[in-house]
Amino acid sequence: MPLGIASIAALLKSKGYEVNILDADILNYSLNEIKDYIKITKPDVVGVSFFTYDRFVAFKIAHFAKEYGAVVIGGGHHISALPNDVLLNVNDFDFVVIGEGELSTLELHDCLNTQKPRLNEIKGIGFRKNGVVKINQPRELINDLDDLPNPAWSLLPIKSYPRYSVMGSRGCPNDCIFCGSPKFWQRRIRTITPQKFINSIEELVSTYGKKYFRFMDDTFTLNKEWAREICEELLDRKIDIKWECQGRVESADINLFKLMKDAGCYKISFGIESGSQRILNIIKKNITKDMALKAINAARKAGIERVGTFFMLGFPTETYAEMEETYDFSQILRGDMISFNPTSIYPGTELYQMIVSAGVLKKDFAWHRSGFYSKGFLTHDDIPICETRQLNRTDIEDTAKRFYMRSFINRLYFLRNYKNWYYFSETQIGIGISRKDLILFLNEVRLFLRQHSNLVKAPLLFIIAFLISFLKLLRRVYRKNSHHH
Ligand code: B12
Ligand code: SF4
Repeated sequence: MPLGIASIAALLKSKGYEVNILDADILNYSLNEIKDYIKITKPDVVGVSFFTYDRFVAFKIAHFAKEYGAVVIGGGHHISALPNDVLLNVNDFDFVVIGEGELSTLELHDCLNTQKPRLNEIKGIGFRKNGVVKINQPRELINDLDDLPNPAWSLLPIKSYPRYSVMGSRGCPNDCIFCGSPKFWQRRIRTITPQKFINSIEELVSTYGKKYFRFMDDTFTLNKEWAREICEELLDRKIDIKWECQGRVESADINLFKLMKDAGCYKISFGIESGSQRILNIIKKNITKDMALKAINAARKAGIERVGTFFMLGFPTETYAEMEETYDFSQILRGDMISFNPTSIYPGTELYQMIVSAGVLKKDFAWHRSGFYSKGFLTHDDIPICETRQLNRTDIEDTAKRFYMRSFINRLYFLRNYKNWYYFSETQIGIGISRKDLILFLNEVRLFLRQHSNLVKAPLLFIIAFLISFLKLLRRVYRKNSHHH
């Protein structure tokens, strides 16, 4: 759920502006459908919110909106990291909003309507004046988030979301080099009051009915007292919902986890990122492997049903052996959900600066031009990843793929419990069956068999694994055929 624009929409609405939101992502709208939507709703102003990976689609939308004759405003993480770059290279944006957007967007609307405040007095925006890019003073963060109205749920296609997203805090005090949050939210964590947070949950449940929630905070457990109050409030008001959140391993606290479980938390995920302490230090994750182990054990002991662990591969100077350490560590932690992601590089991160200084990007790479990098396994079109002299993009993608396969084989072989099957379905997402994948997979099976050659179950495993690959292949062929009809 796009909470940023929903929050801006709510504020504009509360000040008398008529607002619509199109979540083209969840509705799976084509560019033509978006164009039609603009024609039908006849907006005076079109705001476009996007990340880095989808910027070229956003640029096209901005172009339609401009062609149609609207004032076009852009906002979000990509623009906030590269306001100059966007204004210089994408003429269709009249204005960009940098950083936290509510107040800047409201003032910009007031200015467009009544000339007050004047354009150059509005903090946190950029625009072109006589062909020259002008970036105004930065906007300070809102002091009290309780001053903002709740996101405008009623403007979202609420039935399309499998669960509702809510967010009680903005920002994170940490400084991980690959993350956009530190620069964007200035490492300051602000929370709304537990009462306000729970009110919006209650409103969602009573108005729209679903009981599954995702708490989108960077780290829900960072401010333990606040998290505790939220759980207590949920319990006091007997709000029967199931929710998931993200935690940091240093804030692990079995009592808090128990309370969270009682209040409906069924899943907590931790960004562990690496199994190599050297890499953890380089990326400024500010955790140790021991802390990670303790946190996961505490969450398990507290009875939280699923514990997720995120890992990233291919950090600066990371060696293949260190990625193997990450795999081994993932198996020690044994999360119910494990992800291995090649490290994408986003503007506005320290990692991006490092990569620029190291001269690793392709010659002539520029964020506003496409065609430099293409999508692979868990990597995006036009997003660089952190390649090193030893490991190129394909090596890192293949390593991620092989780690998924390897942990799948392990789980399958040891058939531990139901959760293994759940895990299987989650981690298989994205692995297609091509000849190369099949070879990678069989190679992983071979390595596994070699390691466990003394075990009798081995031939059985081989047959099952082969059958599954075969069935997937059949399904793919079948799907392809049915598309042709
Ligand atoms: C929740 C979240 C998600 C959710 C929901 C995303 C969504 N559609 O909103 C999920 C889990 C789906 C998600 C997915 C991804 N995410 Co994400 N996500 C976040 C997270 C943690 C919070 C975003 C949020 O809701 N913030 C709260 C609202 C209030 O802030 P906001 O959205 O930034 O909006 C404010 C301003 O940006 C601005 N604004 C935003 N839009 C607009 C538009 C206009 C017109 C204006 C004027 C202003 C404006 O005003 C808003 C209000 O103040 C951020 C990290 C962070 N702490 O911000 C990463 C983050 C945004 N995600 C990121 C990434 C990379 C992704 C993925 C691409 C990851 C991947 N490899 O697949 C996917 C994208 C998949 C997809 N289809 O969306 C990056 C973005 C970096 C970048 N430059 O692109 C971030 C910064 C984290 C990081 N890794 O550094 N994400
Ligand atoms: S990765 Fe997580 S812990 Fe690190 S800075 Fe980003 S939000 Fe904070």
